[in-house]
Amino acid sequence: MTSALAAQPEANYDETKVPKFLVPDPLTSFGGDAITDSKQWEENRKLEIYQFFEKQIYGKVPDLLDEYSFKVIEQDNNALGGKAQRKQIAVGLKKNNRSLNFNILLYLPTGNENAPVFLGYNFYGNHTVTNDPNVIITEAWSGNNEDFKISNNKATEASRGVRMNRWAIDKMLDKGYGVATVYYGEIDPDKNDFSDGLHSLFYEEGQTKPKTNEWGSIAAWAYGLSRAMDYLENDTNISSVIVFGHSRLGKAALWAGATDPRFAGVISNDSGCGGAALSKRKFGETIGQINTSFPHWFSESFKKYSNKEEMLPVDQHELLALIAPRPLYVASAVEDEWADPKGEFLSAQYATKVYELYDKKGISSTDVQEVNHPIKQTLAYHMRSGKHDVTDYDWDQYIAWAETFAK
Ligand code: GTR
Repeated sequence: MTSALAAQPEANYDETKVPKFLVPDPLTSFGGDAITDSKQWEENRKLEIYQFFEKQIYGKVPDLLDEYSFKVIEQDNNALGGKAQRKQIAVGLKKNNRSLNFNILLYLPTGNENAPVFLGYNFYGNHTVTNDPNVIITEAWSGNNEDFKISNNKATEASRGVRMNRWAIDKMLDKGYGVATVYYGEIDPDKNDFSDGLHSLFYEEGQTKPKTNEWGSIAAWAYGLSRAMDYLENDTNISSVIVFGHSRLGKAALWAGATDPRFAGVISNDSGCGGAALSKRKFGETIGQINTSFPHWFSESFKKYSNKEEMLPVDQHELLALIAPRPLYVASAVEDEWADPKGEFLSAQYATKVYELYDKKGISSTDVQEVNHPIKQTLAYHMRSGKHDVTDYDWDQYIAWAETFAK
């Protein structure tokens, strides 16, 4: 589609230039019917919203797998100085005689035989989230990054531990939580190329890319989280799984939460455009921008909304609403204007009426967005000071919030 690849208007950061728009009402059906209780929501409204996101935004998963397997390939019951049990699990997916493998790195807290676990993708390989020398280095294609010592699209020993700052593993273990992570490039390398990764397993003869309404990379990453869940839900030392993601991987975590009810909670850290932020505000990154810079992330059908946000019959608060009544935490950072912190806050606020159908609390119309002032309801929100990142502050909030439902 050439329109999506055309030069994009400059990003708007001026609140006075945000267009006036109608917020699609989660409690009024596309046909105009009022939804007044959770039964009506579940039976009709939720499905029509879900199907819209599935066909027009992230894209449909084309089919079922032929085979699925997992194998614990490494285990140490005395890892991280005795704090944890470490397991590395190889997951194999098969379709049409083609296969894809990915590794889950799992740490479970010593002394808690039934721990809740945070599950999230990492950007540069499992060995980057910790300096534990036993974590297997990914063989998959990696984006080059000088700071993280990744060149020739291949991770090496040099990048072990480079992303420890984003993973408060000690804090999680100390509080009795486990953590599971997967390198997202093992599911689908993050490049505009559909010849590799999960998509390619499902092609019919001669097919080279997903069909118009089928999945882009975000939906493939979400699907990968569910396949990790297939293993985790059968590990007898795990009580529940909270899916987590930052930025593009926060978009994937939200879609995973919406598509897979087994996730007991969902955390969106700075997910922005196509994640928690409202699209119709056109503040910071827009649909036109994202479809131009990352043409592979969404379904091809989403491109028709590039610079035409007003045509969308939904907005991203309705993605959040699909997760109700399960706990959901939306977080922003003040300096992360590209992700539109205000649009993320409003989105959480507008999704709250669906949580209220289940007598759950969220962000009320009188709540205000204040820096470093978390609102920890079932639908929670905070805006941290600082930049686009995942910090100890973020994890302190997520862990404290998880204490209210995960144990
Ligand atoms: C940006 C992209 C955002 C966000 C971010 C990230 O370049 O425009 O939507 O996903 O990358 O993943 O860090």
